[in-house]
Amino acid sequence: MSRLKIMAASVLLLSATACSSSPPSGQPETVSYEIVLENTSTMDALDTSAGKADIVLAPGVWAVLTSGTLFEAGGSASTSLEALAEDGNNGPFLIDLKGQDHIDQSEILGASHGTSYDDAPILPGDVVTVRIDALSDQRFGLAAMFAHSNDIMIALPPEGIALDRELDSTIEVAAELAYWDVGTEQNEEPAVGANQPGKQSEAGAGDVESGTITKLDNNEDAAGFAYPAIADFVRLTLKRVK
Ligand SMILES: [Ca+2]
Ligand SMILES: [Ca+2]
Repeated sequence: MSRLKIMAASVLLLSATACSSSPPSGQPETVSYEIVLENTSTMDALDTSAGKADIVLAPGVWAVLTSGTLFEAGGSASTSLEALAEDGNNGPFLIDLKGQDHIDQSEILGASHGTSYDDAPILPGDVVTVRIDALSDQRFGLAAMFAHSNDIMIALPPEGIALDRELDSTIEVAAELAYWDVGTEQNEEPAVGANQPGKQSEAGAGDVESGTITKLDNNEDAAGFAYPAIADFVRLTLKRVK
């Protein structure tokens, strides 16, 4: 049984016995959030050596964590995280998360049909939303491929962000997103490389890289390619609604 269900059952029991739905002091509350991710870029916002290109994201995978992390900084990427970061194919990673005890719940953010970049890229101006129900001591994690790359994703910190905000508060957390190179495919110039989604011959095409999951410094990868500042093209807000 999930912690949320256990909590819900506990609240019901308290209601029946003490006519109160408030959790005992010090216990986590049930909380609900509306989460909105917007690609705020305009068309042709990316300057490359081959001309201008749109900034596009793949749908993301979000998760509510009871502990631990969504991915392991410094570790080797699983084949499912590789698929998320190389091809915007989120299905395998979602299946992996659903089998992990420290992940209370997880789903796709940004695809009303299917789960992948090919199904539903998040284009300039697109807005995607999800509502989550969680506990106030849990954390929220998110990862999505930066689609004009070989194996770069944008993600919240691996341990997620806190969900113990004030009721009705809205927080903007784009500044907490960072680029991560998951270390499975050698990087080419963003939006120019032939082995990136939309251009590659098949999923997974590209030169193998035996690296680790590494956060980019100053929006620049180890090969020297620069990426646009995330807060310049993403708005990510969490509003606590319950
Ligand atoms: Ca790479
Ligand atoms: Ca590739």
